[in-house]
Formats: sequence, C-alpha cells, structure tokens
Amino acid sequence: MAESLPVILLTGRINPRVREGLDGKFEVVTVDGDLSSLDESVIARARGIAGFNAAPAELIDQLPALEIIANFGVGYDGVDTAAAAKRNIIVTNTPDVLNDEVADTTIGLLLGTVRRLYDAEKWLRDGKWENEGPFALSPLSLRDRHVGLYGLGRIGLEIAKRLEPFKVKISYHTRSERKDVSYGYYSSLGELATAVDTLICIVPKTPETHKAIDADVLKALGPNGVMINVGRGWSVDEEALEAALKSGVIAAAGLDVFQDEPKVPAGLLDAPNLSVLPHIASASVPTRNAMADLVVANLVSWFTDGAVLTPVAETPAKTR
Ligand code: A2R
Repeated sequence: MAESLPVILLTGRINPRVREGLDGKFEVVTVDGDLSSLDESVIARARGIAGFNAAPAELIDQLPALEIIANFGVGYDGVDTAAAAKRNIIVTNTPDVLNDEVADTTIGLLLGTVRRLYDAEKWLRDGKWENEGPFALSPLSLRDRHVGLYGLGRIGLEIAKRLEPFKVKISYHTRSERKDVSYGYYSSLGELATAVDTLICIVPKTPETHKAIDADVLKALGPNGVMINVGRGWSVDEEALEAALKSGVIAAAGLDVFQDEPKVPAGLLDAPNLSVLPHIASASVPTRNAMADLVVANLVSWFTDGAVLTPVAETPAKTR
C-alpha cells in the first residue's frame, strides 16, 4: 500500500528521471517553494529529500522524521550539512559519474577561449568570411602554455589527464599535496598563479575558496594569462575579473559558473576576450541520467539495505 512507503520530498527543479526512478518504491511528494502547501502528515512522515543543491537548515528543521538528503550534483554547498549532521541525517551527492563530462567541457571551454572559437563561428555565420575575408589570427594559443589547476580532486585529475596529450606543462594547488601524481605542486594559489599562465578553477564552494581568484591572483597570472572557471562562481571575484579583462591584466577568461546564477553582470559580459557558458559542464543527457540514477540508488540503498553509496565527508557512512 502506498501509505506504507517512505515519503520522499522532491524539492525544487530536479531531473525528471529522479522521479521516474523513485515512483513505485516511495511515496514521492513534490515541494514547490516552501512546505506550507503540504499536508501536516506528509511533513511529519517525510524521511528523505531528493534535491538540487537546496536543503537549508530551515527546511531540515521542519522535518522531524528526516533520515537522508540525496543531493543531485557533486557540489552540495546548498545543503546545510552541519544542520544535517547535528540530527544524524545522512547527506549523499553524485561524485565520479560526472567527472568525464565536466573534464571534457573544460577542455572545450579552454580551447574555445584561447582560440576564440565562438567569435570565429559567428564570423562565418554573419557572412564575414565571404564578404570581408579570413577571421583574424587568434593572439593566443595553447602551445607552450603552463596550466595550473586550482583543485586536483576527482574532476581536476580528469582535466589534468586530458591536458597531457596537449603537451602543456601541468601544475596544481590543493591544501594537501597528492602523492600519486607527478605534476608540479604549489602550496599556495598565489605561487601557482605566478608560475603558470593558465589557471583552471575546480575547487568546491567553501568559506576558504570565496573570491580566492582575486585581483592579486589575476595580476600574478599576467598579461598572457587565461583563467577558466568550472567549479563555482563563488571562487572568483567577478568585479576584479572584469577589471582585469578590460585593462589587459590578463588576456582572456572562460566561465561556466557565476556568482549569482543565472544572473551574469552586464559589465562582465562586456569584457573583451570572455567566453561564457550557462553552467553546462555536466549537462548532457547521458551524464545527467547517471547523476539521477545515483540519487535514486542512494535512496533505495538506504531504505532497503540501510547504507548509502556516496555519503559526503561531513556525514560519513553509517547504517540505519
Ligand atoms: O585541498 P585538498 O587537498 O582537499 O584538495 C581539494 C581541493 N580543495 C582546495 N584546494 C585549495 N584550497 C582549498 N581551500 C581547497 N578546498 C578544496 O579541491 C581537491 O583537490 C579538490 C576537490 O576535489 P573533490 O572533492 O574530489 O571534488 P570534485 O568531485 O573534483 O568536484 C569539485 C567541485 C564540486 O565541489 C563542485 O563545486 C564543482 O566541482 O562541480
């Protein structure tokens, strides 16, 4: 009987495949906005949340029976893990299944930025190739670049592996040096930015990474510098980036993520040599399907076997 199935709240916009995977196994209730539209008994019985990076303490605190928050996405900065941990609620995310897609997109964005691929395509489509002649040579090239990764975790490592055949030098900064790679390690972001001419940001959104790529880091990158962000907009000081692009402090930037998505400051969009994407790094049908399936698998595993597949570090694996 449907009444005996665990209640799962689907919060916010989430891939429809999550609902398809949960239907029949759970009593699935969609939450639009706040909980005020829900029946008291549903709120009292809700044992799980499936959501897209949005579970603040106010939501968690209203759900007395909550056991698990299954987040769609590897980044879970919108889930209050401290509030969850206090109540012994487990949080899961969707790591690894998106590594390849995000890494592929990063390489595309890097090449598109350096070689001005969007402008070149527009040149052709606007009829300028035929009427005005060849597109201008790109001032920048990937040749002989030294690429620094700010973050060398699951995704960062896949980006680095893809960079190897491009014959660029690769270095990185993380808080702890990895023993399993031979890339050059820098113990601070400033030192990395000084050493390299191309910086790729793939760190999570945490208090320490807030606006870490600031005016000083951009200056250190230098006038030949290229900055690519596929982590979180939070990690880049957008005003400093706009100024750096407009004054030639760096040469170009490519962004898939922004501070206040989906809003992008007009001043930033005005900057020359900026490539932008609407946060699509993992956004292919196969990869989003895999992420949806992992959300479902975590919930099913929790309620059938009493264990989850991919718990986040703040709420480590436990059994029911
Ligand atoms: O610092 P470490 O040794 O924990 O290395 C992690 C690095 N990281 C940082 N590096 C420098 N300063 C920090 N304050 C800092 N915090 C973290 O970022 C590690 O190399 C990397 C994160 O790797 P993973 O946890 O494996 O995350 P994954 O799956 O690569 O995804 C990265 C982010 C997500 O959190 C979303 O925001 C975005 O990509 O999609």
